Amino acid sequence: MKKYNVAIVGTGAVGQELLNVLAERNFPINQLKLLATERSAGKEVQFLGETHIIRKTTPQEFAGVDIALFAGGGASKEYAKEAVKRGAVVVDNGSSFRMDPEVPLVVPEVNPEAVREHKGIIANPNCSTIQMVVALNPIHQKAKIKRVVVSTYQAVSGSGVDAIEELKTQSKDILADQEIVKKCYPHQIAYNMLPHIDVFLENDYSKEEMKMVNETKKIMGSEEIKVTATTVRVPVANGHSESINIETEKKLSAKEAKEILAKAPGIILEDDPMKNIYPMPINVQGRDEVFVGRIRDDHSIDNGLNMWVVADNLRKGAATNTIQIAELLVKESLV
Ligand code: 3JN
Repeated sequence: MKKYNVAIVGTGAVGQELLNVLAERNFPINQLKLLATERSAGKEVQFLGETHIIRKTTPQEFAGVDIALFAGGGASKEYAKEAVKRGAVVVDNGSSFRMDPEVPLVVPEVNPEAVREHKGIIANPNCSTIQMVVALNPIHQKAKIKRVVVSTYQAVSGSGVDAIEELKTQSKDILADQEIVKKCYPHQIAYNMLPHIDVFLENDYSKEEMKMVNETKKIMGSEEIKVTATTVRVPVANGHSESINIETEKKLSAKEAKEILAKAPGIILEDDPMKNIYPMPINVQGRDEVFVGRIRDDHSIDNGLNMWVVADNLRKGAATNTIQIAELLVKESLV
């Protein structure tokens, strides 16, 4: 089997998870290169029993790289095109190229064929969008979704490793009656919730909310689907949860929806509320699937459903989806 020279750009929470997923899935790597900012350059990282030294990202570092996986943040804006110029195919976990019409935005369970249109860059959607569309698509295929109303409960790991520390430290300080320190968020996150993810826009929505609206339409290939979102940061370390209300064109009962979702790719149905069985963030750590439960008929409209969707935002929401895209590129000889 052909093996590939892979570069990972970014060594934070998502970069680390990219390494875990590459190793677990036995991705065919020839050489691995770890790139990051000046701050992390020189640090050692273990991968499959070998020590790798992180190098500072520069355009020249991409010479000879077949696949460049950008963990997120601003690096792709500066370096993705430089990587492509030097012959690499880029899978970007950041938002810089997601809405570019020349760039496929791919969730392999939903629109794997889009990867064939790539011109060097493929975008990985926002974590909240990924887990939602995995759950929406099987319902859309059967009953055509007209409208989605989603509220998210997003873990602090979505803000990076420093935010996980901040949640722990604030929790300890509050229990010890000490003053808390705020660095990652404008307010206390322990014992609190912030209806605020990413920056606010002119239209009063947060950027995270508009990512969910716009990316969902692009991935599902339908400008007609109406989406409205409220995104909330909650004091959970890892694992995003979503309450999703769906209106469909055709009638689909909760019972039928459960049957469809139980068989759908990448989904685990956990729906037996009488036995206290429903998806929870503590149960999805390190898992690559999207967990769906609390599926109910919405009796307030003719064709409505409610459901609760939970996934590991660092895995399916970021690293796993990125590697699945890379696997598609390999499988279809697109790299
Ligand atoms: O906050 C979360 O739970 C998800 C965060 C995503 C994120 C954080 C910083 C920059 C993104 C993203 O993936 O949309 C970006 C970005 O690339 O815009």
